[in-house]
Amino acid sequence: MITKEYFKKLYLDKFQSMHGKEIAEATPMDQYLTLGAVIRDFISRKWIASNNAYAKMDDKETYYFSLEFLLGKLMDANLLKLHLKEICAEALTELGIQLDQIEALEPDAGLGNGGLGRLAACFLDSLAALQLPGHGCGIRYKYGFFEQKIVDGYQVELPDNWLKYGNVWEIRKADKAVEVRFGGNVRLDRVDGRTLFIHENFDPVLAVPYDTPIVGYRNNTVNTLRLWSAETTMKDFDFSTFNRGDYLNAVKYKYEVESISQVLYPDDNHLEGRVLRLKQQYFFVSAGIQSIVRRYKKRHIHLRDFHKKVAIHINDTHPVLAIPELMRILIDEEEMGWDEAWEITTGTISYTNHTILPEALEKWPIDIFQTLLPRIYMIVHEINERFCRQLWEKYPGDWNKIRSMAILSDGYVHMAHLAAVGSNSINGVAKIHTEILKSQVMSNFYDSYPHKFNNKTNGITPRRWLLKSNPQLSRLISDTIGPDWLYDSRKLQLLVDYVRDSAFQDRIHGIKQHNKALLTAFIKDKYQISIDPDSIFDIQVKRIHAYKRQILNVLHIMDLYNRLLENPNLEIHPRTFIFGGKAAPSYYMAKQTIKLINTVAAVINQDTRIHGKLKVIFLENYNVSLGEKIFPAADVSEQISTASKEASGTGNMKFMMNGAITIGTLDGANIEIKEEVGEDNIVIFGLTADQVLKYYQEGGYNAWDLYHEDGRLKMVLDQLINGFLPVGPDEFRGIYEGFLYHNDEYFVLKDFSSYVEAHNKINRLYQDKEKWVQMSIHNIAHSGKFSSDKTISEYARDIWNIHPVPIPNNPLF
Ligand code: 26W
Repeated sequence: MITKEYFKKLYLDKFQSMHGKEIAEATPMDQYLTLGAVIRDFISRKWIASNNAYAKMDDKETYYFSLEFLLGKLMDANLLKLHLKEICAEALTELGIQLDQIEALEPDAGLGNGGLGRLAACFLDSLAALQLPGHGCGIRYKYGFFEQKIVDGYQVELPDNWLKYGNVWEIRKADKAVEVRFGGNVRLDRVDGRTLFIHENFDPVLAVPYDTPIVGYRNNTVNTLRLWSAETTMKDFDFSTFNRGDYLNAVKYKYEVESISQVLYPDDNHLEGRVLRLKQQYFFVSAGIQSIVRRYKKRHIHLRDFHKKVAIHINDTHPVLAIPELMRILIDEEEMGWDEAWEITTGTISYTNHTILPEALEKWPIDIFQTLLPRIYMIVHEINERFCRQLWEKYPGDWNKIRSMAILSDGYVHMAHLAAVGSNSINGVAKIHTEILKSQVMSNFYDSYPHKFNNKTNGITPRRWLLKSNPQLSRLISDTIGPDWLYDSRKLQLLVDYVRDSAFQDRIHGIKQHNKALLTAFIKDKYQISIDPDSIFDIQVKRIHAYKRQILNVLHIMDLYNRLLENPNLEIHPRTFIFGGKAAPSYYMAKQTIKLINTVAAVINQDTRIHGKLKVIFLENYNVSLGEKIFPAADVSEQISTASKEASGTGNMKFMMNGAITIGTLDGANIEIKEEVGEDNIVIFGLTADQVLKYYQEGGYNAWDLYHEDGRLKMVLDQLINGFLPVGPDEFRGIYEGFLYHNDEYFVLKDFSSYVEAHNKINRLYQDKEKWVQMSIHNIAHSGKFSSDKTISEYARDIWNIHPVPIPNNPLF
């Protein structure tokens, strides 16, 4: 262990060498950058040791390809993992520096939209914690997910310039840059009886990697997240290649190249279909595969065993061009025959599906695809030909079936079909989701390749979502059952023995109240709104989307408000409803949902007639760091998607791990949460997935019937358009009409009454403090099943076939 004095010396030396001035003159940003550099030195030694160990061993490594990695802040997390947090805090205090104040200066690495991106970050954390050789590959966006401001109740988007002050964690590896080629044409040539495919007249783009260390939890493993940045190759950006004086075109060219890694698309579960997005996809996939192949070839002469040493996982279909790109390299550059190349490629690639929403399934117009990626298109075409021939043998004459499964059909390239055909494993992210894939969305593929399908229920890392975000609860757990739960989350189950222990209950309650007080202070400070820390904190934070049904939550709040106005003595425990989440900038209904929440909040929060029994807060700019403040303070977790639509959800797991009680539908991982905690420790309502799917298939639902039958429901719906809310008469007409004139696609009205009932049950349960705390303990105790460590060990065992590689301790530290 290093000492406080030693840490201080490291810090002061680093400060001087970096800033060349006295510590007394340090700005907070100087202090932050210095500490980052000190921590990086600790990490570097382990990083080198890990890379050496991986280079020496002859076992398999995994590469997790993802268009998104939503890491959040890294400083505190890295200090915890390196076991340096206490020493560092003490050393800095003696230098007059508050660790938490400088940590707050770190921008969130917000290179993701939501569930899929955060899952990738949790998976990297678990790979390193489990000492598994697994790395990430993605794009180093200059601008991450936009910053959300609320102006007059509406969402306004601002650019997220997260690299403004540099990034202390990344290392630019200019010597490892590779070239990625777009456009041009393919010329066929024949040499020695072989057909050569010569890609010419292409636009070259230089892909430059930036490596970020992914630190293991108190082991010596440091894996790598490699993010690619698009630049012009110097030789191609030689101004003389443009006509002399054609300065403007030269600048335009540079701008166009760099635009590839400029910004993260803020799409979530909805494809906008911009060609730049397809460029992004091929850009990082090609760069990633080239660098993996290059590394492989340092140790092996031939690529015939590539799939035995390399697993590439594609996070949804966004990186699916990994399949034709690997084929291209094997065939065109390594001169392999098609069949061998295909065996290696399919042996290498595995695929996770994260959504069944039809509008999220990626497809690209063939003409756009072919123009941008002519050689890749030829390979996709050949894969499709061969696949359709097999289908023809299996289903002779069944053109409808073949068309529904083809990779190229109706003028589009269907990315999920390519993923299914070109991979060795297809997994869903919760039991019900995998079942729906097998029985509905991909049932034809399931018939052809039953062996490829498997489930891997999502998970979250307990290091960030408990240890880092809820230090008091973490300490209590370690004091009660020992610290092993951090290595083996199933150990959390030992807490079940303390469910009836009143001293333990008191401490759990005390910690929840403490965390609620912190959030209360944050809200007061930021919004000048006072909330009651003894009220029930009922929270829905996630992307704003019709299928997630934030509006169902709002309609219930309006109903509760109406009931309070009708009967000021109504027996309810005071409630604080908290929302957070971003709407895609082009998603009108989602943006109107935000306006609705803020409008209802403004009405309710200023109404003194209800004696503060109800408050509604919309927290601006929900991101990883805000989540870390929110989950520990929640009493109730809102997981109310239309059954069948939420593939898994992972926010549900974060709330559970921090002791919140779920109110939810039988959707995604909620079902498995219920299985773990038992039905007494969760509040379930609403249609089941089978019922929803049956309505979609057979009809039989009429929203108007409910409107006419349920007076309370009619009242809140009418309030959307009758002047009850202080907005123009048509502000929320779109929402109203969606329910009544478009027959309530997401069954909000259908589930309304059972949702109200479920909330009444929550209210009753909360009256019994002891019972409530017991439920809370059950949730924490059973959350181990949702550790991403468990999920990742299953991926490692069932899909990737990779094994832990212990990294020797570096004697220097
Ligand atoms: C092409 C536009 C687009 C962008 C993002 C389509 C689809 C996506 C993601 C796959 C959407 C997403 O994040 N899905 C979420 O994935 C989580 C991790 O598996 C699940 O927990 C969520 O239920 C699922 O909605």
